[in-house]
Amino acid sequence: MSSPVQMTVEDGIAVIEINNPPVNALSQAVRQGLIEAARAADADPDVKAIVVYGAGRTFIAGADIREFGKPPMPPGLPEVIDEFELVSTPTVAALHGTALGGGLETALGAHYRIALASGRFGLPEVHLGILPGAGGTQRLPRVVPIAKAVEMITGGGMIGAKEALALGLIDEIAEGDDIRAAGIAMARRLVSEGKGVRPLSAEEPNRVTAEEFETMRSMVAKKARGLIAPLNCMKAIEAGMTMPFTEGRQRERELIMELFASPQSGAMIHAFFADREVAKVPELKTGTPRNIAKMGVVGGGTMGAGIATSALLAGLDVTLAEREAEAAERAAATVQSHLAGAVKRGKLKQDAYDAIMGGKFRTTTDYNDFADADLVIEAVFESMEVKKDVFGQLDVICKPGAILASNTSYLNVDEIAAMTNRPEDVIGLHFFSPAHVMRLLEVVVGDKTSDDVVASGFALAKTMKKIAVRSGVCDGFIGNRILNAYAKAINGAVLAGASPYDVDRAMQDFGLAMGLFRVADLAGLDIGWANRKRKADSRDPNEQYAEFADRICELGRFGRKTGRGFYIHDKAKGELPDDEVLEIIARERADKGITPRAISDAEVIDRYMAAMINESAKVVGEGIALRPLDVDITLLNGYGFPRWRGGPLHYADTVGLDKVLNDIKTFAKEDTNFWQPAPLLEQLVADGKTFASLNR
Ligand code: 3H9
Repeated sequence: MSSPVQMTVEDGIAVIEINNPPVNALSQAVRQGLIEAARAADADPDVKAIVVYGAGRTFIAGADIREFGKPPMPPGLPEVIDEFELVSTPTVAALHGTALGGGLETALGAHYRIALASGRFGLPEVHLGILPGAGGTQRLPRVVPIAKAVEMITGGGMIGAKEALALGLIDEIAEGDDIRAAGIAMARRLVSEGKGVRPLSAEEPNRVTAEEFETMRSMVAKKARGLIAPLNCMKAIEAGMTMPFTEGRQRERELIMELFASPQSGAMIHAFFADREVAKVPELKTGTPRNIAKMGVVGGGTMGAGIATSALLAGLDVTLAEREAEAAERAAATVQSHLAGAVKRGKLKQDAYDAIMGGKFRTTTDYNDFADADLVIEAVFESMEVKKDVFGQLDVICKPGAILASNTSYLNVDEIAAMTNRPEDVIGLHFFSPAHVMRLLEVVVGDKTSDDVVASGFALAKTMKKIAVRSGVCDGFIGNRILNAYAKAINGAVLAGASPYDVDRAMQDFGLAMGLFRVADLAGLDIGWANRKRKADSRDPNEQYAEFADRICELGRFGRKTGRGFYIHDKAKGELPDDEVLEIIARERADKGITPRAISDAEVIDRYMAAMINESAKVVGEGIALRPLDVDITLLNGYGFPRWRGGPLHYADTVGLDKVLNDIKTFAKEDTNFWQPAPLLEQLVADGKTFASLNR
């Protein structure tokens, strides 16, 4: 097999090309090829300088993540870069695309760096639960100030070529777009100017005082919320400032090995691949996406305006309909303010904004304006009657081949589709609020939805930079169905003795940005209340129904927007526990004959996770979600589940499915009706298998 690394000598310049599509990851073969090429170039007396660059769309995007967790295959990347840095002729890294992780570390092992203006650079290892372990924590602080190194290493973000040049991370921005030629030209210049080698390992690191570093560390610790990688990054950077290079590198090695040994990196690596696997659905093989350039949005509330914004940001032409002119104007103002915010944050160019306002976006009160739309999405009030009426009208107005989508979060998409003469063109596109911010999109596939329409849903998600998850039809689809289950379990914990504030603390300590009751207050308690009222008639009479949320709503307290909900929302003091809420709960316990007991944080989490995993297993077992990873991605991207725990079903595998099943059986002693083990979970336990085994 030929090596993915080739070296040619052109007039005294050794040109090393790395060609390992799609992103030139540093596989064993690349590492081996790189070190052999560097040795050969170094041994050749005709070679006066060396250039390394990547073939295809990018320089190196990092270590080969697929090799993680497998036995190490020498040569190791840190050793390769160390040796590459010590060759006797000047080396140039010629960068285009994204130089990330081990890719940027390789570039830092070169003596000079040149990049295309479009190049981007970063050390994203922290997003995989690890740290830059091939010298990145030692060499980067020898180029950029410590505060910038801390930001890049613990934040994992990318910077562009202009900033990299200003920081001295690259020496030059190349003209044009031929990075190979630009690298060679720079090498020739270095030779003619008599420039020598410039290994970063020989330079003094930038430093800050111990006090300044502690301030940075405490800020990083605050943001880390349970993730240990940023803290180890800080230890490695500190070692770089206080130890000689070789010792710092050794310390970096120990710290990355600690992270590899923790379940957090396994969880985040699972999430990295699951984010990409989730887009691989059967309909993409058989269906052809339809062209979607013009979009119609019915309803200009929070959801409709958010969807319209998101579509406009993706370059679509959008018509938004409201019933009354005044409501349409309000929606237009909301969209405009979202877009103005995007311009301010640099997410939308001023000329693109002007084009949108100059005609790419319009509002209307007449559905006839949807006649030439390629896709119309409805985001009206969550009522089957209202939705059926809208779809009946759209069916008459929209052109043949137009896709009719519903943003419903619970309702039956098949029933909605049945209102039209084209159920094959009907699909659920469930956005999450705020739709122009949240990345998750559930693509809900009805019985009759055609493969082309499913493929179109996924293509639209990609255009809108969303993560699409395929869901079958059921009440609440993947996400809200699972949310309902764990919310019931949490309510059970509250009736048993925990307070909403205990629950939120336990969930936040588990890694969630916000506990369930805080989120409810933020989203508005009225939405869930309306939904519970809708389902009241069909509720199982044996269900242990917790009423305290209804009691709070009956007082007109809908959370943050009304100043009171589970918490008192005080402008000056923030969120405060509410004794009246505790009284409402105490009254309900007394009415139900429950004697409250102390519930530990661990029990809160066991109940929360057992309910979430059990319902997730039902969702997978029934084929609503294609694979366990689809559930993980839904909870990670739409419900704030901590990424470093990998999603509920990855987490279930790490704690052991037999433990989860045992927990469910224990809780079932209190409420057999709710705690019914999922057949798939029982089957996996009986077979000694994991959820991961179903992802393949
Ligand atoms: C590291 O470097 C550790 C070192 O510090 C220390 C070591 C001791 N490896 O995202 P895309 C695959 S850690 C293997 O769809 P895009 C990806 O799975 C690494 N595979 O494309 C997908 O496969 P498939 C630090 C990788 O254009 C295909 O490539 N680096 C890797 O939207 C296309 O990917 C990172 O964390 C990899 N490193 O985005 C960077 N990267 O087609 C991770 C990608 O089978 N990568 N694949 O689904 C990225 O952020 C994006 O892939 C990138 C391109 C921005 C490069």
